[in-house]
Amino acid sequence: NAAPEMAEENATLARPRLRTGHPSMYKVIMLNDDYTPMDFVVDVLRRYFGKNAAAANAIMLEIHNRGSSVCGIYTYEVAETKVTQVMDEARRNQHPLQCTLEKA
Ligand code: TYC
Repeated sequence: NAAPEMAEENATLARPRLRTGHPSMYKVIMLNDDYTPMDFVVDVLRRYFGKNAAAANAIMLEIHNRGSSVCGIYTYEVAETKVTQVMDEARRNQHPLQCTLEKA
């Protein structure tokens, strides 16, 4: 039977991998649709992306006129959280607003 010290000899010690360089960044992109009210989009941009009224209006209009716009650029986990928050808020209010994430 195995000697007690075998377990220790075979053990792989967990060692955190050193992260070098910067984390990858992700764009949160909101898409246009024909039904979501403009003021709802402006509210979302202010609440979840920290935009003031003027910036939120400009981004909303860019989405409306060009089909989509970048709302912010974040690390993966933060970007994913923003997408979830926007999609949840849209669904709660029964708007078809779509939001996605794209590597920057
Ligand atoms: N196109 C919408 C309207 O005319 C407004 C809108 C803007 C919808 C931005 C979605 O991400 C969006 N009511």
